[in-house]
Amino acid sequence: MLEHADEKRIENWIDGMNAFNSTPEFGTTRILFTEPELKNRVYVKEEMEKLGLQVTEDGIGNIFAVLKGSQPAMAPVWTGSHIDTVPNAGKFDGMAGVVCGMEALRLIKESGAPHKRNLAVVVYTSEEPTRFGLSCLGSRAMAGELKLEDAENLYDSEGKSLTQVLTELKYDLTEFPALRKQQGEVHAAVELHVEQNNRLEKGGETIGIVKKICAPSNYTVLVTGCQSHAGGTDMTDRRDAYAASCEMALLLEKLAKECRSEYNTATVGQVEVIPGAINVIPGLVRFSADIRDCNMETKQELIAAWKEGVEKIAGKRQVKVAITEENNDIPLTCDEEIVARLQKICEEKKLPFSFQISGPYHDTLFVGRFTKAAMLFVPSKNGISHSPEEWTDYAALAAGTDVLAQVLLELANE
Ligand code: HGY
Ligand code: MN
Ligand code: MN
Repeated sequence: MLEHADEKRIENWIDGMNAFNSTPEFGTTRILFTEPELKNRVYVKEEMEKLGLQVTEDGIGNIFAVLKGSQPAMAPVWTGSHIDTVPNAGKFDGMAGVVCGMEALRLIKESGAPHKRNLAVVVYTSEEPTRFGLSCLGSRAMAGELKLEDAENLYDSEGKSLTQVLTELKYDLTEFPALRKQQGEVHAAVELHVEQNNRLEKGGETIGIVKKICAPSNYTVLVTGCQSHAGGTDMTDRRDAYAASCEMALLLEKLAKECRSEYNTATVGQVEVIPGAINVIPGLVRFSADIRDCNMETKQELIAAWKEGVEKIAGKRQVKVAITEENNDIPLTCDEEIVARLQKICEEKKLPFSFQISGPYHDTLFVGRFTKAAMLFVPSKNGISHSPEEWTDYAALAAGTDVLAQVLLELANE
């Protein structure tokens, strides 16, 4: 029988991680391989070693902390999440899954409960797209969807490539091909994450059992019009790149609202207007499109309809448009057997739960390519995330940890 998770320990680890932050005046910012993130890596490895876990790191910085089982040759069971953030984030997105994974392994270790398979808590490198514009770098590489040549062509805002940064940090690029996990190398994976929505809170549930994880398709759209004088150019004589972009963004919003999917979203989060002067008609606009769906077919339908509409808008407004696809990821349906286990555990523990679809993507989206995988959510206060206002009660994190520890122990003995 496993003890109840220690709320104070969870809180101390969350706050311990939060000390490594480049914007303490406004939320939490911890960008891949910047000083705060590198220091957080050192901290989390030390804390994992204090638990008696065996800590290693792979060629892209995924960290593995292993609790040995009685039959270590069997494929292991994983949990874990990420420690990097979006700019001015909260302190739970990602960190909750790493910390609760550590606490779950501590509970199992201290209970002396036998388990055949090794258990590992994983810190996946760069789940957020903040530095290199592509999400889930560590888990994507494990899934074989980020090759060395892809990493060579990922650049940050200073023009540094991912491989340059890895080399500077003494990672061995020859290990890149070995990052890939084959089917069967991992037995199962379960990630705990804050919900980043208000459904659990509104429903009064403590646990969300994730049935599907939406996958993102990300595009960079370049609209080229005619830069000209804001006062001297007649309204009927303009090729305004920004006005055209707005029409394209509003079309995306309309199509997303009309989409027949069970759960989909579309967001324009970044817009660059050139030259960006108050009395100049923009000649160039670059904007991002983040399109998500839990179903690949309806996502592709939406993308095709949007691209067609964008071309029509460009023609009508006599601007040029170029759409570059950054990634077009496949959604994941979580493993039904693990979902059933999670439901049974919640029922046994009399924890109110509901089934959820995850609008946010997670590393589990890619881990699920090479092993059976599932996720559990704990409530986000007011559904807020990617914001300094992000909050989850430690009691909820402890309850989530209890469920996580139990399912990991069961999976490690099957
Ligand atoms: O954007 C997201 O879905 C999150 O940051 N993983
Ligand atoms: Mn996030
Ligand atoms: Mn996250």
